[in-house]
Amino acid sequence: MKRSLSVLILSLLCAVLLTACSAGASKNAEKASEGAKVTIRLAEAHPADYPTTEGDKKFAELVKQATNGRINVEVYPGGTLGDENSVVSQVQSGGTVDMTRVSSAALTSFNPQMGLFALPYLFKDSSQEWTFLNSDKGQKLLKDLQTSNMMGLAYYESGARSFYSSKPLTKLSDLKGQKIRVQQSAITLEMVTALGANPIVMPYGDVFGALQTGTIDAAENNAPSFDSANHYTVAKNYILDGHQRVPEILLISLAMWNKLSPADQKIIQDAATASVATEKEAWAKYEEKSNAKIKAAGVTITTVDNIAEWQEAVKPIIEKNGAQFKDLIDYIHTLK
Ligand code: BDP
Repeated sequence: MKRSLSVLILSLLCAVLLTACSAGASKNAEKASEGAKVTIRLAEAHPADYPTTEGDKKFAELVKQATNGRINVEVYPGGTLGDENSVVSQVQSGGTVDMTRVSSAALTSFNPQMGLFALPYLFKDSSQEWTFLNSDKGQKLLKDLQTSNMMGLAYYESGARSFYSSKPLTKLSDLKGQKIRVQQSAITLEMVTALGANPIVMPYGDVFGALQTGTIDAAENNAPSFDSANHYTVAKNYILDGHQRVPEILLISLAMWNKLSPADQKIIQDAATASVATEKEAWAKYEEKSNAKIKAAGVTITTVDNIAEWQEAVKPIIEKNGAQFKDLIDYIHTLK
């Protein structure tokens, strides 16, 4: 009797607690769904199934959940809102694109600090890169984009970039004289020149056609992009020198950011931070799939066993451009 009474009291207590909790939760959700509706247009250069797009979609879903649909993030994959440079200009000027997932390389002409990631062979591996990206110094780079009217919300994984060509490419000296498409980044242009090749700046979306027609011989990217943009069907030689690890950035215009209440800003920031895990997980799977696909398609894949030779060739570029990032580089070298 005594036992069943205490069970009853306990269950009653639980029920009261649960109701109080869920009332609190629904009150918060109610609060988050109050106010004007906001639509945020997010531009993505990659296709719908690409890892970064998976991250964008997770971000949109989390924002929707937290605001009961009051803030609606529309994700536009496949570069339908324009190439990266024009999209970033839109975001920066507070135009019709409010957000984008973009390569940090595309931000260097707007914010020189982003040039850090263009420095060749800066990070040892992904783990050292992420220790830096998650550090106060790495996060500060994101927030400092505000000086260029943009606000970095999170970094996404983008692996390492390596060269691929329609011409033979199994050693450093093969790069000599090759016309190589690069992203709009002064340091990358200098790096490619130092490696003996001729850099050509061109939007990502034009690379496939340019490889086909021979306007360019080569390009460079991570395996997921090499695969998803079909470059591997034309450029059959991939040399894994891993010259850069250029993180992706989830970016919002300062114009949109400043329109949001502090509570909404927190929802947006938290959703962006939480979406990183989804993107990284999708990245690992996609990268594995891409490597297998490239191999099966008969691409000649060369691993580099004398990376010191490549590093030596770009040393003057690091010395010249690295001075402005000295503190950050020294800090990175202390990280495991
Ligand atoms: C890919 C980035 C993409 C860039 C592209 C490029 O994810 O944002 O547009 O490289 O080379 O890795 O331009």
